[in-house]
Amino acid sequence: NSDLTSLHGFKLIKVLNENAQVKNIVLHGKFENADGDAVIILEKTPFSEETLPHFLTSETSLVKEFHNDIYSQYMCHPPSRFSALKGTIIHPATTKHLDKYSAQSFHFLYETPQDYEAITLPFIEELSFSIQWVYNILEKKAEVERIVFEDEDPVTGFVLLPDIKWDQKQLENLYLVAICHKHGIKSLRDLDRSHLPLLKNILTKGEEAIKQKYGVESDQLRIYVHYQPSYYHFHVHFTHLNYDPPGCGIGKAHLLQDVIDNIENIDEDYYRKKTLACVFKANDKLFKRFQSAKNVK
Ligand code: M7G
Repeated sequence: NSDLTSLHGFKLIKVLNENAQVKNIVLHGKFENADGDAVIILEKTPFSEETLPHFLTSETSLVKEFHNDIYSQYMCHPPSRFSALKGTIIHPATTKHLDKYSAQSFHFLYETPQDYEAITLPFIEELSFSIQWVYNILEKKAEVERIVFEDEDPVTGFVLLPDIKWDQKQLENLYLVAICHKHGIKSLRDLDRSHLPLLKNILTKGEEAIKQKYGVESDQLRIYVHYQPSYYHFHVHFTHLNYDPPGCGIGKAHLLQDVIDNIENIDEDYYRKKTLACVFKANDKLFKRFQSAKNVK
């Protein structure tokens, strides 16, 4: 789909989700003459001070909705080049993508180390999302020109680049992801003392690279890992503290600084021993495994 120049030929099957707060809509459909399902995420983009002056001209027409005393409301139609939407296309999309992007209720679950061994680990080995996109980044087969920083060390090195969720148009919703070069670290659960050099390297060099490139100080960054992640190759999220992206809350985000501290100062096997809270969507396949294993409804 990298060569698409329009959405001509996209046949909508279903609106999977829409969110008035983040102003996006997620569509399931198919492209004419192409096999497989597609997921399209359309999102209104944030304002930026840089482009604002272009809006504040006679080119922006106003259509009045109502007027009451000193209050009035208008629909504003800016020049079309400033009303672009961000579009993310996943094609061919698997049923896991359709589930991931569908509107569903959320549920909490507590994963003990025994649950991890018996339920989660076999699931990861059989069923998890393909991480080909991660290998493409590490092997310079995709997104090469988007790399912000790289440390090539095979053990402590990583690639830092903008997350697919960030259009890089404004710093307010800055979102980068650091992907470690080393293969085989599936998630938070695998981390122990031997990974401290990697974790500290990602933290300090990631902060430094973001400060250099974007001028955002490290105390304005939220630096964390997800548990459960969607993709089981270790990576770290860097997001702007002024912005609450999906998955930055409790039951999902673990601050990297806390992870380091827990391993270094509390117990080197902290994450092998800890019961970890996980937030799942109702349709999540791993959640369903837990339900049947624990024989709850
Ligand atoms: P996660 O915690 O495994 O899953 O994070 P989540 O999607 O449930 O948060 C993976 C991160 O990688 C997310 O923030 C994704 O937005 C991001 N991501 C996913 N893909 C498929 C890509 C991609 O192809 N390129 C880039 N740059 N980021 C991606």
